[in-house]
Amino acid sequence: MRALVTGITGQDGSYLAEFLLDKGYEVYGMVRRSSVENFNRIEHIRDKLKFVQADLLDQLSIIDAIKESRPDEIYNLGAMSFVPTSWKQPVLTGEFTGLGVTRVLEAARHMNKNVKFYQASSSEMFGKVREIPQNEKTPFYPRSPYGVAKVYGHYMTVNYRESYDMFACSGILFNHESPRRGLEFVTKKVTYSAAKIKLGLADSLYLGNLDAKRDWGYAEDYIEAMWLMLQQDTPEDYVISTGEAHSVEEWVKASFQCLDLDWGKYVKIDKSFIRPVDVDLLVGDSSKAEKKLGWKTKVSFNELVKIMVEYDYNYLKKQM
Ligand code: NAP
Ligand code: F7E
Repeated sequence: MRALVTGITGQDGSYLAEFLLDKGYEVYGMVRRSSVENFNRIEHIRDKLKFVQADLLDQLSIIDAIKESRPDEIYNLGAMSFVPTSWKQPVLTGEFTGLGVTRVLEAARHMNKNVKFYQASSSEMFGKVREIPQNEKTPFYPRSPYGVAKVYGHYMTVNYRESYDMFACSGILFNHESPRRGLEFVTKKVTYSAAKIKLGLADSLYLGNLDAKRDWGYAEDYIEAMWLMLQQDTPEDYVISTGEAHSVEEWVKASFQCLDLDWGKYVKIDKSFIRPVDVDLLVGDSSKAEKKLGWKTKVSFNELVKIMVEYDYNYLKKQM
């Protein structure tokens, strides 16, 4: 089996590449040209991967990437994925995160309509939630240019499935984290800063809205769900989540507690991290995935905090 993964240099792409290699896939990563190589998350497996240079903004380069890799499965994980940046660059976000999906679908349709396609949709599409918990039937109400772009990508995936009978699935994944999470996302920002404080490398941490609640799972668990969706007899969309919501404050408390630190002494609010509007509460209902895919989250909230805090602490200590 051959897979083409867009966004292979990202958090999810790196775990998915490992997972597919273990399953015996030939894995092609689509990477965009950069003046400085950005392979740190896949450095340990780079010799086993094949790379095709392309950009989600460039239709012909995607066609070439598919021509060269001749994939049985395409995982479209590439996107501008940081919500605050989507207000600063709404048009570019629409291009990468929204239209990029259509470019990959169009290329796939013209090159090989039988290819299986996975779209990385997001719980951000639920935004100002219409019901609690959110499932595959919950209406969308996105609250950021990122969320809006994801809704577009989601419906294009559904549309290509229904219009062209393509095996196209959309995984509506709730927040998932890991030691490989980008430093600007709140979970990693907190665990990394708490570790720095413990080691005497920092004395404070500035955050925005501590009341927002998220359904945080472990990225490695969630990767398996992507693959499972493409192994079914029929293409469908699935919500992937833990079913538990915790506030940012709870994440902060748990992270500092892991290092025997009193978070109240170090955490300060900086209004610049507060968004024009926030998503107050996300909590998913994955019973469909549980029933049809046999998928279930394995890592609990406290285990996830511990994995990330320990990783960051050990990493920073080694650098000293
Ligand atoms: P990430 O770490 O930010 O990785 C994003 C990837 O997209 C990177 O490899 C990046 O490449 C690539 N990319 C960005 N713009 C591109 C372009 N124009 N052409 C080609 N590649 C481009 O994101 P992640 O956390 O792994 O998430 C993977 C996907 O799942 C994203 O679509 C995200 O929106 C979605 N998602 C994530 C979560 C979550 O909680 N993590 C939840 C739901 C959905 P560079 O390295 O070159 O920047
Ligand atoms: O924010 C609050 C912030 O940036 C979580 C992406 O992977 O998941 C992610 O999007 C919450 C928000 O993730 C800070 O206001 C407080 O309420 O870690 P985040 P996100 O926006 O939920 C979804 C599912 C995706 O699809 C996205 O690609 O934390 N918060 N203080 C903060 N957030 C950040 N980043 N920084 C702070 O200082």
